[in-house]
Amino acid sequence: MNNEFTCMASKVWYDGKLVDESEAKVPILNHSLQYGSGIFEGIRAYSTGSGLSVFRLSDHVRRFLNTARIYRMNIGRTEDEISGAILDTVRANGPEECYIRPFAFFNSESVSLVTDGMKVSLAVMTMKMGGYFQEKVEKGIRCKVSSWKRINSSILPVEAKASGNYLNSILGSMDARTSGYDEAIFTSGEGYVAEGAGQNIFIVKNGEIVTPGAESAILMGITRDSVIKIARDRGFNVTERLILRDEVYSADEVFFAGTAAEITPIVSVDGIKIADGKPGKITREILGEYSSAVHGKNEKYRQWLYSV
Ligand code: PY5
Repeated sequence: MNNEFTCMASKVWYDGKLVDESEAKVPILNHSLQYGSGIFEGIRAYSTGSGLSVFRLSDHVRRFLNTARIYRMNIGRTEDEISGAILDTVRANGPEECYIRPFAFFNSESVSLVTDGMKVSLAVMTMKMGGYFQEKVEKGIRCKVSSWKRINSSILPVEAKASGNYLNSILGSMDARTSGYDEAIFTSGEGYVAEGAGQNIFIVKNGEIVTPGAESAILMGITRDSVIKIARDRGFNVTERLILRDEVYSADEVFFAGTAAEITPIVSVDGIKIADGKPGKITREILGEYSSAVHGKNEKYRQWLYSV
């Protein structure tokens, strides 16, 4: 993520209070800072014809609580209370579109690995974020199959959106960028295509859409789920199955889906052009429909929007 995706908001929700960002502090010897034991979500709020709306708020909050459960982290707040904190933060920071980052962490100065009974804090930040890949989205991005394998559930629970998982993502992204690519594509331990550093992946072949399933050690993305629904509603056949690396090279279209990345066309992988090296037709159709959905322009997906 680029430097400009930093917190620009003046108010941060921190353990029940909206405080100035400069007041939301943690001690340097913070457990989650030392060990990556925090958990988080990434959510977007979009402008719609009837004001600002948070996209799939309850799905994000439920995933957050599920991550907390896996790490036996007692946030001590209900789904409604966390949703309320998110909405309060968005409201406090003005009516602009933003990226929302709920973050729960062990707010302890202990270096112990036993987290039982440690104080858990909850913070919600918002920031301005345009396209994750910025101007590159128009033309599509260039990816590299990472030399790093994706973590899997025998090592760290991939269903959990925990800070520590992102060390694997950071290594893949660094590997891709230092080799001159925009982003990494990870394969699973078994060598099947898994996902990007912070995005799910889709391929299109002969008009059919395919994406890896849970057995490929992926985070079950909420954007991924939205894409599957939108594509099926538009009559496409969408299959979740194991995908071989070769299938990516020979696909007609490839794209990423994620909250930050939204829908991003991938136009080459390992220097091999995908079809004619331009964002594909079906990718553009899905991108257009996704954009309509998040901006409240399609009644069918209104239930995904939570009005601020
Ligand atoms: N896979 C991984 C590893 C992710 O981190 C993400 C989201 C996704 C898939 C897509 O999930 P969803 O559609 O639910 O967002 N990544 C975060 C995001 O906000 C953080 C990226 C730095 O997009």
